[in-house]
Amino acid sequence: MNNPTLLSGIQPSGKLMIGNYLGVVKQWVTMQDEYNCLFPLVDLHAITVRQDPKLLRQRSYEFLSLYIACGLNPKKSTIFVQSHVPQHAQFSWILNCFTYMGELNRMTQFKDKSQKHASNINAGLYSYPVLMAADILLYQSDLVPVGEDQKQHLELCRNLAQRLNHEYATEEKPLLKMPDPYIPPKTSGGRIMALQDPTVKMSKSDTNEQNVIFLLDDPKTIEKKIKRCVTDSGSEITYDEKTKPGIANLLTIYSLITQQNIDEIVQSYQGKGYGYLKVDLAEALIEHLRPLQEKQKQLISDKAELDKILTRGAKAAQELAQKTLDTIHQKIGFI
Ligand code: ATP
Ligand code: LTN
Repeated sequence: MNNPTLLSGIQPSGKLMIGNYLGVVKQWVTMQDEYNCLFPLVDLHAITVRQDPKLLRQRSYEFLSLYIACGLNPKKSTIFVQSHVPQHAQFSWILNCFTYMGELNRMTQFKDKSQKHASNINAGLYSYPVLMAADILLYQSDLVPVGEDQKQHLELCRNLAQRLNHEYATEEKPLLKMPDPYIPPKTSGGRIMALQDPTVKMSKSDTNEQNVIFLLDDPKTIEKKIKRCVTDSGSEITYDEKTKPGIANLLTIYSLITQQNIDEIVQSYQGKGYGYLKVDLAEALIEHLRPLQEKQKQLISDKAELDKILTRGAKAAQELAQKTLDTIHQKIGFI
């Protein structure tokens, strides 16, 4: 039980897609044995953008079943729903009182999402990164694997930990652990790009589904999406993010799925056009996802078992979270 703690969350704000999978979920699976892992489904974060209640409920189960199908083991790792653990919202309020508006004004995700949801720029969207810091700090997390887009949020989280520690921690009684981000390099999945526009990241809530391969896409859909995806001028297959971002993205995905290195792949396509790479990539994706999809289908049919996993997860998470919250309350002066 002396393993370090790892925490990472995904919002059930859409269907799980290969950016989430290659960027984080696959990393989690390999880290399960060395860390005490916590994987919240961050539904409180998801509602910073309006969600259809029925879909949100359905997706939360879909996420859980996919997590397990991808290889997360609920006996080893604590998988839970964020809203089942009220300590997240409680701690988030406290952290809000230690966060400066200037800090939140700088957050690029807030700026992006405000543009996308101009008619609903709510206070939750603004303080989203504070809730994320609460998720992480409540469990005294050592490591937080995330995609590159979350780097800025992790920096804020570390600043908040330092601010509270500076104010309240003593040598005999440390308060909050300083978490380290783990961001895979781009060629290891840290930033999978949108299929129709390789200059922006793939995102599960993208309104254009042609940009995204979802883990539960059927073979025909995968084939079509890959076939139609935007490539670059020229016809030679080389890895160059600047001049050939579309091909670079396809090569990255292919390399991660087949576990071949990018140079080898490039070598094997010498003299062949983009079409060949697309056909092979589509096939590799379909075959990679097939067993995962079959497993997910079985798991989702047993809601009672999924509920049991979530109940166990919430209980374990609450116990840990309350310990940190008790200390914080005491330090702040709550009676
Ligand atoms: P939304 O579209 O609803 O904002 P999202 O698809 O961007 O969602 P999140 O739930 O915000 O996904 O992110 C979950 C995790 O997946 C985060 O660690 C994030 O960094 C990572 N992630 C998201 N998109 C990508 C991507 N394109 N490439 C690599 N990692 C990603
Ligand atoms: N903000 C993250 C999701 C998230 C998260 C977390 C990630 C919420 N809480 C805690 C790591 C740790 C995102 O990807 N949009």
